[in-house]
Amino acid sequence: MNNRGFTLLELMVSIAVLTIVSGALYAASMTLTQAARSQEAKTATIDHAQSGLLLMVRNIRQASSASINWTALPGPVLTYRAATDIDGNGTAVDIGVELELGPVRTLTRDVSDLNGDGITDTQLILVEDGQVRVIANGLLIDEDLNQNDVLDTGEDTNQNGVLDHGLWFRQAGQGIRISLQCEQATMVQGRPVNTGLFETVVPRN
Ligand SMILES: [Ca+2]
Ligand SMILES: [Ca+2]
Ligand SMILES: [Ca+2]
Ligand SMILES: [Ca+2]
Repeated sequence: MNNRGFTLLELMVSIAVLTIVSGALYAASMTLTQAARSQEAKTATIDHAQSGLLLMVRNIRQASSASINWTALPGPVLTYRAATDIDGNGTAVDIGVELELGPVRTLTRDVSDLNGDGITDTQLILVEDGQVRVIANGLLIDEDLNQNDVLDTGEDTNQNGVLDHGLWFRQAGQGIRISLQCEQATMVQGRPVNTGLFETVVPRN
């Protein structure tokens, strides 16, 4: 009696159990894959924003405080001149001990595509003497339509309850508070991954 093998019912039950188990395993592996992808995209976005922020910090540390256009702050554009050794005596001062300054540098969005790569508002560039250097890509769009640094009705495009500038410079004592927000083109669960970083830099005297 015991050697009759599986009945049809037993076989069907086994198949049903197998189907449920493999379905659950598949769902679990999909969740893991999505979590890994999301983590990867987040890390890439943070890395990108961090390297952009670091470039700005290094640059602004070389800025002569007196050359900064403080009246334009708070705002999305920073202009200044960096201390540079113009007469070649090994330091950024001349024989009269005056600070030597290079051309005007501008940190801004590449609104008019100065480097001709087709990327405009979402690109952060450093312009010096006609030379354009890309600092970061994927800048969040500035929600502050009327540029009053206040969240007004209809400006919270991403509906997170705060005013997001993407790129913003404000005075903080002797220094400049930089706010940089980047987002990754990769969509995770239907939304782009974004990150926001802040840093205060004190320019040289
Ligand atoms: Ca010099
Ligand atoms: Ca461009
Ligand atoms: Ca506003
Ligand atoms: Ca917002």
